[in-house]
Amino acid sequence: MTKAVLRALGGEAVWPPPVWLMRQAGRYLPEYRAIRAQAGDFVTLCTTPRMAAEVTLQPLRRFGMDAAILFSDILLVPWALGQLLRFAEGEGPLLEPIRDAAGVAALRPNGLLDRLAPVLETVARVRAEVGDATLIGFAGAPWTVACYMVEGAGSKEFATVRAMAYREPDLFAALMDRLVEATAAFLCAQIAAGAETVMLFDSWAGVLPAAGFRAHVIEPTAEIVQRVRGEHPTIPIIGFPRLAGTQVAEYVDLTGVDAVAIDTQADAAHWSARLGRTPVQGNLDPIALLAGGEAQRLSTETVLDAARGRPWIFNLGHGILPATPPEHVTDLLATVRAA
Ligand code: 1CP
Repeated sequence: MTKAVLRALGGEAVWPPPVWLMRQAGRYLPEYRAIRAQAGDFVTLCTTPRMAAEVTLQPLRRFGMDAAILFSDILLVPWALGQLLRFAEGEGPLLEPIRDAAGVAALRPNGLLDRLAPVLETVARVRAEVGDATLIGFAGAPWTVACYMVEGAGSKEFATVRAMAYREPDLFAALMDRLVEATAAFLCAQIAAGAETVMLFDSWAGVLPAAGFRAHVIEPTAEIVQRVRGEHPTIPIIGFPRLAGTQVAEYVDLTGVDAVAIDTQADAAHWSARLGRTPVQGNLDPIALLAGGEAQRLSTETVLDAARGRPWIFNLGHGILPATPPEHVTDLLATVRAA
C-alpha cells in the first residue's frame, strides 16, 4: 500500500493525517546530542553518512513519525559552491559574505554534486531503512539561501541582501541564477538517490514586499519546480513560503508546487477552505508543543479541525524548539493518531 504521506501528497484525505515535524531531528533529543558531540562540528555531522543517517532515523524510532526528513542543512549548498561556512557554538551559521561580482564569480557550480556526494549517500542509506515512512529530501529556496549568503549570518531584517536586490539587480540576479541551477540539480540528485518527495524551505519569504515576493520567491521557485518536474515528473514538491500571509494563494497558483506548508501565523481553517484540493502541511505552533498539556491539545485540535476531509500532513508551523520536552511529542502523536 502506498505510504500515507505520499497518499496525502497525491490529494487523498488520509485520516488521521500523517505526521512529521520540522526539525524533528535535533537538539531536543538526547540521542541527537550524543551523536552531535561525537561529530564535533555540524558540517562534519551533515557530511558523514553513517551519523547523518542515524540522526535522520532517530525520531522515527522514538516516535514512529510518518516521514523522515534528510538530516542536512540549507547552507550545505553555499558550502558546496565554495563559500566558507562554519557553525559557531551558540551563534548559528556564519558565512564569508558575498557582496560583489567577484564573490558571485568565485562560486564553483562545477563539482557541486561531488561535494554533496556524502549527503546523497545519506539519502540512499536512509531510504533503505525507512520502511513505511516517507523519505523527504529538501533544499533552501534561492531567496532564503541568498539571505544567508549575502548577510553572512542570520538576521532580523536581512537589510543588506534586500538593498542589494534593489541597488544591484544584475548582481543579485546572477547570484539567484546560480542558486536556481544548484538547487534544482541538488533536488534531482536527492530524488535519484532515493528521496520520495522534496521540500523547498523559503523561511525568509515573509521579509519581502509583494513585488519582491513575486520576483524572488515565486519566480525562482517556479523555475526549480519546472526543472525538477522535467526530470522527475511524478515526485511531489512541497513549498514552504514562511510568513507569506495572503500571498500563499498566488504562491500555490504560480509556482506549480504540489503541496504547501503553512507557517504558525497562518489561519489553518482559512487555507483549508481556500486551497481547494491542494495538499496542505502544517501548522501547530512550536510554542504550544513546548508548553504541552491542555494548550498543546487545544492547538492540535484546531489544526485537526482544518485538516478533516481534505489532504493534509500534520506538522508544526516552524521548527521544534530545542527546549521542547520529547514527551510532548509523544503526546502529540497520540492525539493525532486518536483523531
Ligand atoms: O547545533 C546544532 O545541532 C545545529 C542546529 C541545526 C540543526 C539541527 C542547524 C543549524 N540545522 C539543523 C538541521 C536542519 N536545518 C534540518 C534537518 C532536518 C529536520 O528538520 O529535522 C533542516 C530541514 C534545516 C533547514 C534550515 N536551516 C532552515 C529552514 C527551516 C527553518 O527552520 O527555517 C534554515 C533557515 C536553516 C539555517 C540554520 N541552520 C542551523 C541554524 C541554527 C539555522 C538558523 C539560523 C538563523 O537564521 O538564525
